[in-house]
Amino acid sequence: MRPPPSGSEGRCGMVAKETLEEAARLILAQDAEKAAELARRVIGEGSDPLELMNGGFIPGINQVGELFNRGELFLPQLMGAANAMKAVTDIVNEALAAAAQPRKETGTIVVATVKGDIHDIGKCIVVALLRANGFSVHDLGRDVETDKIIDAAVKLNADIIGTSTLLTTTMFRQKELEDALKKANLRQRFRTIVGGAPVTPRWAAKIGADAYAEDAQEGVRKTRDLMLSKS
Ligand code: B1M
Repeated sequence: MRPPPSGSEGRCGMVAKETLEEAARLILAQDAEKAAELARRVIGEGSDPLELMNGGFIPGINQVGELFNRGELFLPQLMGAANAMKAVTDIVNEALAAAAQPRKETGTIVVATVKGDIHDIGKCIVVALLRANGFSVHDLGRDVETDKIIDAAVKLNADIIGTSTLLTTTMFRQKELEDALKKANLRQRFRTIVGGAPVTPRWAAKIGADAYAEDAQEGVRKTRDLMLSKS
């Protein structure tokens, strides 16, 4: 079992199985309005926003991805479901910010979705949870050039660079970042963390990244570990 998510500690209401199923169904139905309504209601009742996200909305969007992959859904439906997902992610992220821990983590992190990739729902959840845990996060957005990521990290004197990629065709950008850091003699200055659906611990090790995180909660834990390894 996963440990309780940091950033939402203090919330103890469990989300009912039927509610989680309804959340997934609303993403599949591309119903942004009803999905947002459900998110507001469940969070308003004091339930854990991350449980709702991880147990309901994310399985919903994953099902959409599978149907799209099998040719049973097309791009307009994928976009409709993404739109619903974006709406609930904004609500969940807002709730995470409101439940932010008073404890301040030290550490400045630059985060981006790599060049060529416009997927940013997961990256935005990671950013929100890091912020909720007190990290100083500079979100450069999506489709970001490797050079721009490095420039920002240098300018902001960041401790960690985090990248997200959802496409197998853009994963190489995470290696490009490692190589560019080495070439510029900057590799020792930053810790790196990688994530995104096709990314694995094996990929992280292969390209020489310092850490891999499967989800936002693990992202926070690994970021903490990376900060400790710096001091
Ligand atoms: Co697209 N898409 N998409 N898509 N999309 C995938 C990724 C795909 C797997 C669907 C499929 O075919 N099954 C497939 C990629 C196949 C591949 O690469 N082999 C795909 C494709 C093909 C495409 C297009 C090419 C479709 C087309 O145009 N023909 C196109 C590409 C555009 C581009 O980027 N250049 C495209 C477009 C889109 C939309 C715009 C419609 C939309 C994105 C909207 C947006 O993000 N603003 C979209 C969506 C929604 C998806 C799926 C269905 C869902 C992604 C998502 O939001 N997941 C996706 C299928 C899937 O992944 N199952 C799919 C929920 C999110 C919470 O999870 O992002 O994994 P995730 O983030 C997690 C973890 O991975 C981790 O923590 C997060 C929270 O738990 N994590 C990190 C992520 N980043 C991290 C960073 C960290 C640490 C952890 O540290 C820094």
